[in-house]
Amino acid sequence: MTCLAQPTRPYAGQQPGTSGLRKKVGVFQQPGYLENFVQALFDELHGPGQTAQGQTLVLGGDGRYHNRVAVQTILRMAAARGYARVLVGQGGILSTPAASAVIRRHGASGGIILSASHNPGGPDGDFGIKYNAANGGPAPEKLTSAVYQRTQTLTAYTISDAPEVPLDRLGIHTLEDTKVEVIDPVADYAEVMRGLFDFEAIRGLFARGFRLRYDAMYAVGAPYARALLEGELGAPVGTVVNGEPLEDFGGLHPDPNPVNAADLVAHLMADDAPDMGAASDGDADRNMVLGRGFVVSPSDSLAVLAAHLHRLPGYRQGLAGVARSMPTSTAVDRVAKAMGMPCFETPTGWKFFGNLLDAGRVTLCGEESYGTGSDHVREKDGLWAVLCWLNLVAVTGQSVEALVRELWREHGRCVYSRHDYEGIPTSQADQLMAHLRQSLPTLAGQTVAGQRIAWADDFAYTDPVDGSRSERQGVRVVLEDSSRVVFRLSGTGTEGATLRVYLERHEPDASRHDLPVQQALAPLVQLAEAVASIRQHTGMDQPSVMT
Ligand code: VG1
Ligand code: CO
Repeated sequence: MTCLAQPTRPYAGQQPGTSGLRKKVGVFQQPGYLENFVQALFDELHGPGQTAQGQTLVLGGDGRYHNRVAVQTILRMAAARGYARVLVGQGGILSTPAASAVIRRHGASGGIILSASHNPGGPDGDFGIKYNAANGGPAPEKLTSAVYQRTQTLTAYTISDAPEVPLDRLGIHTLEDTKVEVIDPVADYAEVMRGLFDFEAIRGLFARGFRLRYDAMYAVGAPYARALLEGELGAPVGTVVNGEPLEDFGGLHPDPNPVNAADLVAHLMADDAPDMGAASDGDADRNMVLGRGFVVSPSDSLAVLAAHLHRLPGYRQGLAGVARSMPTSTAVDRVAKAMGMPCFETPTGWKFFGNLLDAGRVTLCGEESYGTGSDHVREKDGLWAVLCWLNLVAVTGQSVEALVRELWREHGRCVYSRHDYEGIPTSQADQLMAHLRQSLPTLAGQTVAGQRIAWADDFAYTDPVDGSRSERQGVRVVLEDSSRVVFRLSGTGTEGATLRVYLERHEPDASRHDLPVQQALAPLVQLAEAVASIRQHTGMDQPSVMT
């Protein structure tokens, strides 16, 4: 075995987005593309030419197409870099929350997660890579920008010519001076879950005939859900459906929302519906939760957890505080206020929660995009959220729907929807945002589409822990009754641009809580069109997805 310096040339566009670097598989298959990014990362972490002596790296991915090839490449580069140890999930598999758990439990200096998360997979689909730091959380923007800068000047990367590591069996191998340990991808994660929840109570729920349908969407959540729900908690075999992780997710879009998980929704709306439905995404960090005949919005899910989490063993001491991404509805703010807890508003993306969690200022975080998590790891965590709900149903004796209706009764309902306009030519999307930003100073005080705008701005965030500043995080247009429309462009897509329009209206009147969401939000949709000229800029009459 020897380590070789391979000459390379920079690739354009290796700029990580909301959550890592995501590109089409074909882009990642170009010679040196992945290697360049990893070299740049290692150079930033350890210093150019410096080794990672004594350090442990965690490595795994969501098992999508190209995962195994990428794992072998990174193993040889980590060996060349002099890592003492690499912990790699069996088969190259680690869900995103499991990778976070492994980093934390084994004192690793960081981990590389191979995933494009909710993006489609397969040879024509997407691939992705991201780095998580020693706290188990996504690297902050400071590091990802530095890595990007370095990718632009690289001339060589270093790699060992060691043979492939057999990934399918647990065991220890030696590559150069690096110990590569193939670990059980579920064990550490399962241990963390056992410490947080009342497994006895959840077992009792299933023993009494409670029915759950968990749609793993042919993704990496499957082995975790099967081991815990069917294996340990006694849910009947068959509770986890679409439970074989596939390299192309069965050709489906592993993004759990009512559009992509329509089959699950149909099951929960049927006459013989199970008591609860759930789904997780490609890398198992997102969750969708449904009750019998009832869809739970992610923002409401976060608020319900904020109200009740202290009933669960891992959270008995209460919550230090909560945080939500800016576009997420203000339902959780209302709960936090009533309970006297601090509530933070951060930009979109889990990396912004890390400092608050590390500093012990928040215990629970969430995003409107089906992401919820706590301080048990530094990622959002799909199965964790499902276990929270199961445990809550078990200890309160209330149904999923009853828990959400209680939230609405006490705090009013934050009627909420996100409208996505996908596949817009980038220049047109940029123009829409530029026009909107230009109009900001004049929006306040105007009456648009019959509604009076109280204020409007472009969200900027100063991290209360390290003072770092993130600007241009989304345009907010807020009405006098606190209804709002938020506009931002997606940072996870790989084709053209996606405009996300987030709509929220608070409805205190319980007699109006069952109005269809899109109907209740229709005036805000008109406002959005009036201030942003969405039709004109995108050429689209309708959003491509509404969640
Ligand atoms: C989307 C979501 C965001 C989430 C991110 C990563 O980002 O809106 O809330 O954190 O995906 O989730 P964007 O920039 O496309 O809006 V995952 O499960 O794809 O890692
Ligand atoms: Co994900």
